Amino acid sequence: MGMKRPISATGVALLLTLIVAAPALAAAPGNDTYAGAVVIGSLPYSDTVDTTEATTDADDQEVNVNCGAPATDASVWYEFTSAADIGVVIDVSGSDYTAGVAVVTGSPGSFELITCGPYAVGFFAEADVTYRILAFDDQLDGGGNGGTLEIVVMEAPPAPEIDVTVDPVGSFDPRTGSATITGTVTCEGEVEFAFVEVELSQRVGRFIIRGFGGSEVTCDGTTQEWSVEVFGENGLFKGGKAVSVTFAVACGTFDCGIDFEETIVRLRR
Ligand SMILES: [Ca+2]
Repeated sequence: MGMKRPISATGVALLLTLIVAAPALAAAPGNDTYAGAVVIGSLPYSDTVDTTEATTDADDQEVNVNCGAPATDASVWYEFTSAADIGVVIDVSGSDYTAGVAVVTGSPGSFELITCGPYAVGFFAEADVTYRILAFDDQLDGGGNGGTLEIVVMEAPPAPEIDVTVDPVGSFDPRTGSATITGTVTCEGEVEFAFVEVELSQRVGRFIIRGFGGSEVTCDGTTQEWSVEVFGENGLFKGGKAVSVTFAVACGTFDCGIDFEETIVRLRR
């Protein structure tokens, strides 16, 4: 993710002087239109473009029909064809204006939207399919036409890996009727968030008592113990067998690793 650096007042004054003094230096970038799309050869790819003279046109409007960005001003085009099936992340958040990205397949008149959004998008690129990338000023900052576009296109990091086990014996609290299920979890990778969630069900007489509980998990490659307290939504858990369905999920910026265990757990006091 790019970070916007604060600019000093003198910096702003200097910038203004440059803009006022040299308006004729800027020209529309060569990839202002679809026909001039820059071909991205290999990943990672990055480009810095002055888009202040870039324009928007009917092709942008067609792309935006199914995207719904507030604007597609100062847009520029790229295209990318992968030799293999890969996850791709496109990040324009380092630009000095609020930039958005749309990804389509097809050509003008037959565009199909794959994804779009502000700041950054991720999508699954199929081998040998050409993806057209439109980077634009979405006007979420309320004005201006483009600026310095910073676009980074990279292969998505692999999904985090997560592995969960569930202990065969759990406990229950006869006062509150809650059950506590435990186990271990091992999780690694570039992770934004990770958790274990337990759905517990137990036959008590003619009824099936059910409840859910969850806990956050730390992903540092080591095996850790987890413990989740589950309250029955329609009654109290008691001693004896219960069915535990446990999901462990670890998500990176692009996709998630998931593990799942369905086990019989004996609840004891
Ligand atoms: Ca354009």
